[in-house]
Amino acid sequence: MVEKIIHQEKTEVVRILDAPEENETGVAELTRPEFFPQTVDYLDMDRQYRQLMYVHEAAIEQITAKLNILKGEFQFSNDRNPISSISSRIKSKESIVYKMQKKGLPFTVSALLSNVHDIAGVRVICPFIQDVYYVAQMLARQPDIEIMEVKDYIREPKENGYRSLHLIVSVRVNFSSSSENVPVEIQIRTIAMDFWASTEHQLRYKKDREFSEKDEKKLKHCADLMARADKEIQSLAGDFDLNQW
Ligand code: 0O2
Repeated sequence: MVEKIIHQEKTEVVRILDAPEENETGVAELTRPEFFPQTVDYLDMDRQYRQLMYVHEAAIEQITAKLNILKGEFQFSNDRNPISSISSRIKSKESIVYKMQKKGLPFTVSALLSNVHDIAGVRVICPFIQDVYYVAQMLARQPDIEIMEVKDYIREPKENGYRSLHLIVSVRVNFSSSSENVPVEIQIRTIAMDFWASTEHQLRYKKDREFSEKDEKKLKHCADLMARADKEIQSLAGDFDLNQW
């Protein structure tokens, strides 16, 4: 499920991130806003590339700091924490080139900035499914974060069984003489979803072994097991009143 979000009231965006009812489906398509390209007009590609990566690293720091503040707050004020762990990465040069080639994009800064919104990536792991949506809503409520797109692979898992909630957010980053809205992809998922995604990634990218149809089926089966475990654990959390914040 993909929701592209432009100029919506915070309360409306927060509502979109309500945890799913059982068997809920639906897709909404909106257009994406423009972003900065803040680049100089001379050919110094290495410097320009490093500058671009730095802007995205700064955005990661901003989002990570916000998440750590929320995590810290729960440590003090609650019996449990909806955030188990936070990690981040800058997309590798190879992965950027691969994505641009796959999308048939020209190798220009503007094509990169308008089409690749996961240069900065943050991953949040949560104990329960409800926590995933709760964390997303806490982020959506922050005044200097705009949610640009929601890809809900929990309501609608990928064919291979991949499950995760992806938000593309735009965060305001202040530099010495300018402010930039920088896109960051935030992947939020449960421990069980992350276990599957991490191991699937390792298996898929093992270079000396072809990935067969039988392998795909086995992995899909494992994804279904994880989904079932998540559902049952969520139900237990309800029994213990752990769904309320
Ligand atoms: P890396 O190494 O993280 O850079 P779009 O952004 O819409 O043009 P894209 O990138 O296919 O298209 O978006 P999507 O499907 O939301 O996937 C983005 C990221 O989600 C991937 O980044 C992975 O990190 C993760 N992901 C998506 N599908 C799978 C999957 O089947 N298995 C695993 N393990 N992870 C997945 P990149 O760019 O692939 O890699």
